[in-house]
Amino acid sequence: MHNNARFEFHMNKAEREAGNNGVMIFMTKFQTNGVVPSVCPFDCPDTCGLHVTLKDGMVTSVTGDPHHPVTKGAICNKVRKLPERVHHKERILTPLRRTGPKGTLAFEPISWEEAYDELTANMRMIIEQHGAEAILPYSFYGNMGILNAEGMDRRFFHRLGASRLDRTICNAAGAAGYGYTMGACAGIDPEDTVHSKLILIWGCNLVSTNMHQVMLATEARKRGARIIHIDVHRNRTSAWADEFIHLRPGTDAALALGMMHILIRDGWVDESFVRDNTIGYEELAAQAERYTPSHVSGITGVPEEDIERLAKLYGETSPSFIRIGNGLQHHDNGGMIIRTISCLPALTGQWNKLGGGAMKGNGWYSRLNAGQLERPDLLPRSDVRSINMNQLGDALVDLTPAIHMLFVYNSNPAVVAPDQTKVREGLLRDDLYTVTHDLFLTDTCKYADLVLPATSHFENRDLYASYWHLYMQLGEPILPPAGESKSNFTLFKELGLRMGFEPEYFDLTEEQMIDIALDVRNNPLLEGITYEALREKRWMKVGGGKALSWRDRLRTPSRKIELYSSRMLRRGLSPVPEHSDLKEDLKYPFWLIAGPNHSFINSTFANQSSLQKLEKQPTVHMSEEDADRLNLHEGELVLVRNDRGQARLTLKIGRDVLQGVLVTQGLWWEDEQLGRQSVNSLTPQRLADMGGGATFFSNRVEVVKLDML
Ligand SMILES: Nc1nc2c(c(=O)[nH]1)N[C@H]1C(S)=C(S)[C@@H](COP(=O)(O)OP(=O)(O)OC[C@H]3O[C@@H](n4cnc5c(=O)[nH]c(N)nc54)[C@H](O)[C@@H]3O)O[C@H]1N2
Ligand SMILES: Nc1nc2c(c(=O)[nH]1)N[C@H]1C(S)=C(S)[C@@H](COP(=O)(O)OP(=O)(O)OC[C@H]3O[C@@H](n4cnc5c(=O)[nH]c(N)nc54)[C@H](O)[C@@H]3O)O[C@H]1N2
Ligand code: SF4
Ligand SMILES: [Mo]
Repeated sequence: MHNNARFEFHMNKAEREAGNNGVMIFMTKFQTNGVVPSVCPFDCPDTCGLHVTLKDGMVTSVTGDPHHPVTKGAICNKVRKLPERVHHKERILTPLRRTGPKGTLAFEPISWEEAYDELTANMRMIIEQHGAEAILPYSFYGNMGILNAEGMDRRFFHRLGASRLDRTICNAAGAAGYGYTMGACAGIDPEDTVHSKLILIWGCNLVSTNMHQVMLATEARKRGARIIHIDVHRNRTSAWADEFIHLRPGTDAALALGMMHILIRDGWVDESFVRDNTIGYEELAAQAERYTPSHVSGITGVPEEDIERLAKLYGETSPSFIRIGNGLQHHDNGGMIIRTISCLPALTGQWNKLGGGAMKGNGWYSRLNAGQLERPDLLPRSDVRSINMNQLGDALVDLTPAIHMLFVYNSNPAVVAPDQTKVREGLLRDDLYTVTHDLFLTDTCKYADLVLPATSHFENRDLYASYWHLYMQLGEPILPPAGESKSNFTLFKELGLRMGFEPEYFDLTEEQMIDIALDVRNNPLLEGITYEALREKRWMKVGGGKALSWRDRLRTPSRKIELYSSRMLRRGLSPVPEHSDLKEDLKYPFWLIAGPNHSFINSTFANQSSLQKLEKQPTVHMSEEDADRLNLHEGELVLVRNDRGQARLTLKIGRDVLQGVLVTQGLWWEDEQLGRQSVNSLTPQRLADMGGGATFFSNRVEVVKLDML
């Protein structure tokens, strides 16, 4: 069992000290040597249990906690490099005020007192002149801890009456699409996937982005499972899988419909399951009829015999599991793609089988009491405007009434948001006051008027829920805050009190907020999970570890799996699955898939030299045929461009992409000396078909030799 004694936390000896503004701060003594447990806070499905080795108050190594029931002591190489990140010489240690032109990284250190005075004075002035909706928060999950990602911050901006941010950049289209079929964002428990006999890894770069699913699938393989990877890029995951299906971008709904065509044609459908548990089978069958193997092969580029073989294997093998990735929904038709794939398990009755079914994300299991945590009821009006975070460029440049204050935390929009040229044009506006709260001077900080230092998660107390496994975890602070850094929780609590907001909403401790989040009235699966219990046990499985019937999480209006969806029809979408073409103008010759890489998490870690070295440089992968035609050679620097922008990338030539498709990986920071631009200068702000999702991968470009310019 876990030895909690190693985690000596001296809260009872805590010295209370009155900070400025009368806010009470706990001064905590920290264990300086030995091994202490922690949790990985990054935006990654695995949410690993960690062991942190301390020597003289410094983190010297980070490894996996071998006792964790799912992550079992294995962690990725990125997080092994956390000592370098946490104690990095470039960490921001004091508030900074801009002294030079925007975009130039010219700052002077100031005190928190000055920073708070300047910030609150600006907020009041902007509210008086333009109204609170002129203020826009911009955040995502740089730190997935609940208190630091969706707690005090949300309360603060709600109470302020700021424009709301629609947080759509990651999985909005896919979550909506899966929801139309299955009702809730919940699939099978990944621990059950060891029982699967066929595993389809669909549009997911598992080896890089969900390594513990690789471990579970490898165990399933030992027990006889076959693993098939379906992707536009032959990557690390394809190398590990038993088989690879290479298809054209945005054509997955056609492939899934082609599989359905064959399942129905060849009698692989579990009729009694379909009759008892689904609605709309007839309509779906009529649609699938049109997706003959030859038609589907024409759309997807997958040879007919491979479609036949894949469908037969899926029809014959039980239990089968589909791990649906995030990448394939970053397309114009991404919602419908996920909606379509998530119909497949119903046809062969997989949901009734241990290890059978699908999973896009499992956030539903551990949903917290968001209403009480975030307090949207504090909004002054119900019609406060909402801005889609994928359209930050338009919001900063074109929106009326204009945004005059942008408050960025847990995110690096100058690298991760689409259509960078426009985002940066907006960030350069003189009449925009930008605040960033981060650990490092990111590209976004370059445009900030005020930079605030953030703690690392080792310096915070927080509650962690995975969007893949089913364990809730608690992380306690194991280091004092670096320099004068403050957590998001503390920052927004103190700002709320300085703005004169009600102490009953803001003068709360982290422990109180954790208890509010874990309110079982909102989610009975949290029964028994409390702050105290988590302190004792460190992780607890939702639902008390009891297996849940898949029907319990079937939250569609009909309480059936909706192969036909009236809700979609009402929203102007096709009620049955369909393939539609990507929307980008075809005037440029290539599709560019600009996804994440192995060694960074989005743009996090991209400033760490050890990880940069592993990734070498930003590259673009091209097929041999295209390279020959364009007379381009391996290792050459090329310019990839379209009407939105351009990026210089090093060419990799091979069989890993189809003709007409390019792949680049990694959200590298800009480097003026190297002439490096964010690949998001090429990507569109256009929204996906569902959920206001992003379309990073539905992107046309051309490639030019640099010496031809
Ligand atoms: N190492 C690492 N891990 C990460 C992250 C990271 O940046 N680096 N980011 C984290 C985050 S925020 C997320 S959301 C997840 C994302 O992790 P994943 O779910 O794996 O998503 P992506 O890596 O974006 O894309 C997955 C795959 O989709 C493929 N793809 C693109 N278009 C299509 C298509 O049309 N059809 C098909 N079939 N495949 C397509 C890409 O080639 C890629 O291999 O990973 C998390 N974990
Ligand atoms: N081209 C392209 N663009 C993409 C994607 C893609 O695949 N291709 N993926 C998209 C996806 S899926 C996602 S999820 C987004 C992710 O976009 P972001 O959420 O912006 O992710 P990061 O780039 O990791 O930036 C997180 C920032 O938060 C900071 N941070 C970490 N902890 C804390 C903290 O406790 N407090 C504060 N204040 N800051 C902290 C980190 O230092 C880092 O600078 O990117 C999207 N952008
Ligand atoms: S980034 Fe993912 S795999 Fe790596 S330690 Fe964190 S949760 Fe685990
Ligand atoms: Mo994401």
